[in-house]
Amino acid sequence: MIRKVLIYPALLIFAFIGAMTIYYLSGDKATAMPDISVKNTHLRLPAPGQNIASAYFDIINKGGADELLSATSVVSPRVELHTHLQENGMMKMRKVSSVKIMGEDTTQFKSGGLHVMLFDISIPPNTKSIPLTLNFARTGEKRIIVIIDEPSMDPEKMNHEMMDHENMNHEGMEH
Ligand SMILES: [Cu+2]
Repeated sequence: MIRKVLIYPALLIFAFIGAMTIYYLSGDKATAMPDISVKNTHLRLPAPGQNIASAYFDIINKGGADELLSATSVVSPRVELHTHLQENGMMKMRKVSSVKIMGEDTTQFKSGGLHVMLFDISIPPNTKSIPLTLNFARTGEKRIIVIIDEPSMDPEKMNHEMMDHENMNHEGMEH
């Protein structure tokens, strides 16, 4: 009887400490400020006859969670956040309203996945990079430089890239 009386309060105290630890850790992660840097930027220029370019980069976040709300650039009147989704066995592009940036994680914008789409892009010939402003919910505006991909000299690869652009055609997208 004495044992039982002692065990129950002890269990309650352990449960309380456990709950407080979980509460503290999760609360800390959610409220810690994001610490964002953007690396490995590159821009795929439009295929001949097109004026849509895709920007790719890694968002490295060493702090708390954030959210990418939009992007803008002086070289394009319309910049959108896009992702690729598998639909009926086909990869299709979709505009997304925002992209969640996890805390202490890297979010990759890459070919076949998330990307920033720049419509009606206008840049002088031989331009090496373009400015892009990323608007985060918590970090605010972050200005980055996106390096333009060197044109591929490999004919097979060029062909492939052109096909890729044809495929992306924004089928099923409502603009
Ligand atoms: Cu796209």
